Amino acid sequence: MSLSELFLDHIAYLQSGYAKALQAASFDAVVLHSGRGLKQRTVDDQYWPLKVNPSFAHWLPLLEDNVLVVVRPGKTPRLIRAKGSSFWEGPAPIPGDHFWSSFEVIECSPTAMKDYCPSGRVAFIGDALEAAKSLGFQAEVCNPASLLSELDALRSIKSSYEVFCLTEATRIAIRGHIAVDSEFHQRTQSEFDLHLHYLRETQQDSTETPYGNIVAFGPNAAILHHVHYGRQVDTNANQSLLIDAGASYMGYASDITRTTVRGGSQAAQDFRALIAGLDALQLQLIAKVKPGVAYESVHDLAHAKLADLLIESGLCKGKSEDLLSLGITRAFFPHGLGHSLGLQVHDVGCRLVPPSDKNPFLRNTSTIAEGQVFTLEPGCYFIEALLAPLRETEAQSMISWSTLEALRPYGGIRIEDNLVVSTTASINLTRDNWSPSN
Ligand SMILES: [Mn+2]
Repeated sequence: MSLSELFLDHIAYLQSGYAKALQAASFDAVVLHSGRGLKQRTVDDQYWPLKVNPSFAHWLPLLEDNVLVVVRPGKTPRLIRAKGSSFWEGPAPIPGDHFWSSFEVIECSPTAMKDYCPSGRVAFIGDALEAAKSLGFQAEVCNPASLLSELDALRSIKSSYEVFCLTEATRIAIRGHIAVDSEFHQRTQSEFDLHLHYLRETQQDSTETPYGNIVAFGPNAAILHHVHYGRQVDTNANQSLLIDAGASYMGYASDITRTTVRGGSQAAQDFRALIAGLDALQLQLIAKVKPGVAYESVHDLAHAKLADLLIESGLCKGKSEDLLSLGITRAFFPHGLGHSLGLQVHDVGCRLVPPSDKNPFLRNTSTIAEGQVFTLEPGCYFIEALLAPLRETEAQSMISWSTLEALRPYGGIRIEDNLVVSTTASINLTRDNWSPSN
């Protein structure tokens, strides 16, 4: 199917989903606002790059300021664009022409936009509450929780069009990852150089990536969100690289992490074996993904398997169940196994209930369902702030501190793929498309 055909199906999916959501929340219609440029500081005239509201982006990939989508059940959605008068900036490029024919398009002056909004019980969804006010919306119909929760649930199950966009976003990111891996193994560079190389290969500006790239050499990989890239060329023959970087396509995000190591020292070889172990562990977890399984149970299984890996690799000794009960695996792997992926890199709709107390950072507590798209990203890090307290507990004797010290210069490992849940299992968008010819 072409992008246009996929989009028609997507709009039909949204029309029926929105009709049900509006009925459930007792609204006749909803007006979705794209957003307004936000000033960085009141004392100057610099604006943050526009990030459109995700409910608006669910309908079309237009990156424009002050645009409305009006959704009324049973009627063609209406797209209302304000005719601009700014001569300072040109409009953002329009990413395709597959969506126009699905809308009744109205172009008018900003003050006339109000005239095209429906009457009755109408909700407003958007970040720019000033715009809501000028359109005549009362505060109680702006971003109503009852409607938002219905729309979040709709966003958690992706249409075929959305899966196509998420696949494209993944393919673009793969190009960058393969290029950076090759650079890292061919010549010494700085983290900053590799970050720029990734942007060039994926043809994205840093404001267009779905999140700030994480590009970390050695110990910096133990800083989970390392974004202050070193400018120094790293000439270390034995060195590791963790890169967590995605791409955007039609507003949809990919999110991929890879870890690699160069050099032939004993420690580099041991770290390479640990990467291979975590890679195999990740694939075993992915094999458990299918509709009906609780995502949190896969997260718990990740800890059980990590306990085994820590023992096999010589980092820990004793019994796996003791590593779990003493919280040792949580010191090595403190974050959640993954999160919903879509219009936001940490997408909505998959953490409707809180995780158990032992998994505070888990962002996916859903029962896995066909059409969900999420990441699966186990990690294993040497984070001093988490490991140091274990020296004071009975866990102390279960950790091989000398092995840990030898591996500590390599920081840590994360391996992250993007999955779409099928009828019986999952499709791995990352590994299935891993080719430099993307
Ligand atoms: Mn992620």
